[in-house]
Amino acid sequence: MRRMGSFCVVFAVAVAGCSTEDDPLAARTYPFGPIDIPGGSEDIGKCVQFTLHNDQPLFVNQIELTTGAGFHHSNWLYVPEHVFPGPDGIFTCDDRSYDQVSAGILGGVFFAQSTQAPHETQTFPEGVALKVPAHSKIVANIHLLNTGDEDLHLEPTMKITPIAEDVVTTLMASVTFEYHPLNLPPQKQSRFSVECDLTERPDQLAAKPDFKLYYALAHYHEWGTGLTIEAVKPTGEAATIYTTKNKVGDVLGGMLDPQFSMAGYTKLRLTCDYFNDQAQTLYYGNGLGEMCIFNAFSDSPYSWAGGALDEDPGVGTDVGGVMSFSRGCQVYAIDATR
Ligand SMILES: [Cu+2]
Repeated sequence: MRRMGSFCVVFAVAVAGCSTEDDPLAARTYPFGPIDIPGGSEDIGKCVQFTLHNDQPLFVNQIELTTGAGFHHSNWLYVPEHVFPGPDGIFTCDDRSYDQVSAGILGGVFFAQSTQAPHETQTFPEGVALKVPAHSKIVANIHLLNTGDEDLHLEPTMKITPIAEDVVTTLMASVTFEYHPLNLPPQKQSRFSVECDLTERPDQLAAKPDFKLYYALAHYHEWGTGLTIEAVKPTGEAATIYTTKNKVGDVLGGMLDPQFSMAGYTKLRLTCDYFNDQAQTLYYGNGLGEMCIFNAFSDSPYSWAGGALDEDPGVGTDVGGVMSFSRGCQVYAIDATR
């Protein structure tokens, strides 16, 4: 298998899964690309897909993404192989009407890359896995950004390590919350915070915030100074689940050790901090824009998603020199046991 893996890396001209038919538990390496990013360019319209050719569900314990400079950010999802039809490889997302929200509903979150991290591994503990249904493919919208003068040439790979179903003790489902209506005032610190009540489900599903969080990852761009996610009790008492003050380019994600149990908590509070050193207001977006996204995996039978999703930034308040904004939350819970 090792020889097979290096073969794939060397001849990374097209997407081609490299696993041996005889060993369904062998790690598989999927090269994609090559991707050329001209100096001083940005491309947010490209997607990549590779088909897993799995007749059986795949219980994935580890995912390793190797990209390189210029591969700014990417969100990877698994979907049924017949949706967004077309051959494996790089394509223009709009040509197949790809959108991440539909992909999340049809499938689920597979892997989220930290901003500008050229190499990153998402590893769950022993016996913990993400279940990818039979006949799936992996798809991602990739954000390419080359701020340098030199052209960049990438031959990225994704390596997927499954484990046997009979050793799986816990299945993972995604948790994704974001703050969308960002507006960062120029030459100023700002803070955006949204509190989401996971017990106020509009359709009163059986979904309950009684899960444990295993893996957490923050996403923001170069003006971000930190992201914090807290659990809040009905009494208002809060505990930090995950926070980062790292610089973008570091891996802003990892296993939570210990795992965070939501027992007794009913809300999630997401807060993002920024310093905008530009002369103009910055909004949500790629390039000259910001983001505030929390991705996690939990042992809930539901995929949880939501946050401040409207377009209206509202009116900020200056709190000790920090322009502070807060918006209402929308919460979604999707059955993840399919
Ligand atoms: Cu982003």
